[in-house]
Amino acid sequence: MTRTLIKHLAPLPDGTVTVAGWVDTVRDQKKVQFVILRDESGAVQLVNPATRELTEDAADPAAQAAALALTETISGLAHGSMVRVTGELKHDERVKLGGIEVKIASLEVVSEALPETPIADDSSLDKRLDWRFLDLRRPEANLIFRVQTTFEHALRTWWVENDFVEIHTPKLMASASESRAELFELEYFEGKAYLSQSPQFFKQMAQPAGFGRVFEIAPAFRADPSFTSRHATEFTSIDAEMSWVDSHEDVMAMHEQLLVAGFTAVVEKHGAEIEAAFGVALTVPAVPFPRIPLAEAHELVKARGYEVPRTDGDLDPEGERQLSAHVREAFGHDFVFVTDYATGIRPFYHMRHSDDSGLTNSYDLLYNGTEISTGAQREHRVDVLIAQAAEKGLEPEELEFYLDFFRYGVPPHGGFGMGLARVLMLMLGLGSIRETTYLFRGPTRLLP
Ligand code: AMO
Repeated sequence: MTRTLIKHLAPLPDGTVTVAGWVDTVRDQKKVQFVILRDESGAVQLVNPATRELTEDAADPAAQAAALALTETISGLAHGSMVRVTGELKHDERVKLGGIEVKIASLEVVSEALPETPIADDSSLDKRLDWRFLDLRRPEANLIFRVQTTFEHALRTWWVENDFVEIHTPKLMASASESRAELFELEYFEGKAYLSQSPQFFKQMAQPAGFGRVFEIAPAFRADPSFTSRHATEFTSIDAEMSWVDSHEDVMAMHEQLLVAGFTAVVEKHGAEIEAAFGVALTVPAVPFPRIPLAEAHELVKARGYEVPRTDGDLDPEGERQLSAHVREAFGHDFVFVTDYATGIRPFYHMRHSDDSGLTNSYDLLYNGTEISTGAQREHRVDVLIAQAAEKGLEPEELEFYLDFFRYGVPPHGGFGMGLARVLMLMLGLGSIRETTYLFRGPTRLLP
């Protein structure tokens, strides 16, 4: 008999069903045994009237022996073992778990689990990550990755409907694309290669290539030695780049519409589950998102009694939290675009204001107090770009291939990069991107 997903049992009429999954708990009482069985879609109660011994004058000795064997098998079930069960589905509103139960006719242990489970509900996050495949069996963990699927699918759909081309840029690079400090170097035959920190240069290449609008969802690598809740050494970067923008405002307008599409899909499909699992009443953000120039953001944060300790003019994590708190109070919004970053704290490829070279046509997007994205209009005038690179102390030889993109006709353009795990962490109110990354990679984690 083909397997029915547990979530599909409730609407079925009473009758024979087959379910398959792993053993969550066994309640082995003298007269009756209960097994809570889980699969990727839910949990269901299985029940078996226990047969503890053979009686001499049994009407059907063979059937009684089978019943005894089944009872013993259930008594010996280890948490986590994979089983396939056929039995009689019965609707009974007294059953707390969904008002249904399955009376076991046959139970096959397909794959046995070791009796001692290495993690428990109170295990540390690090220990859970050591046993990630077991940790992921938790329904909340499963939900995170179903939300991720819905979110990514909605972004892709929006992009496709808006004429974006999906690209896959190489992750093996000849040079840095962001900062040299966070670059992973590896042996590459006789020479060296680097892991891509961002598709930055190659998504920009799609502009002189005449693609118009592009996107990519792919890994990015940063040799960042920090152990914060928002940094990984490998993360999934959501990137977009588009031609013929007048300023970063056009990029922000695209970015917020895209997020509305993503949040709409997640709220519609998972809103109730998210509220039940994480206590978060997720809503679709209103457009336009508030926009606050960085200089004004500093004033607002200061007015709340917080002095940003950084000297480079950027906000620090507490500054970001304070600003988001202000935005929530003043605008009732969870998102804010912080715009017009100072040239000194932005990469050479950001376009600067035409009337103030100290400011860039750029933004960071904060969500619930944390940066999720950086975007900008790019400098497309090659002489200006070369001068800006030199000003930042970059080696022109390493950039020649990139500078060539700007020598044969290139439209004005701009785009953004956004960390997928950060969006999910903030969306679901979780404490770390380790929870929202399938397999986290950090300075001390390469396994599993
Ligand atoms: P940036 O370096 O700000 O910009 O990165 C963009 C977004 O990527 C995520 N992110 C990270 N997530 C997890 N771990 C990390 N170590 C990490 N580093 C970055 C963040 C961040 O906001 N090329 C530009 C984007 C652009 O201008 O298009 C860039 O990479 O969510």
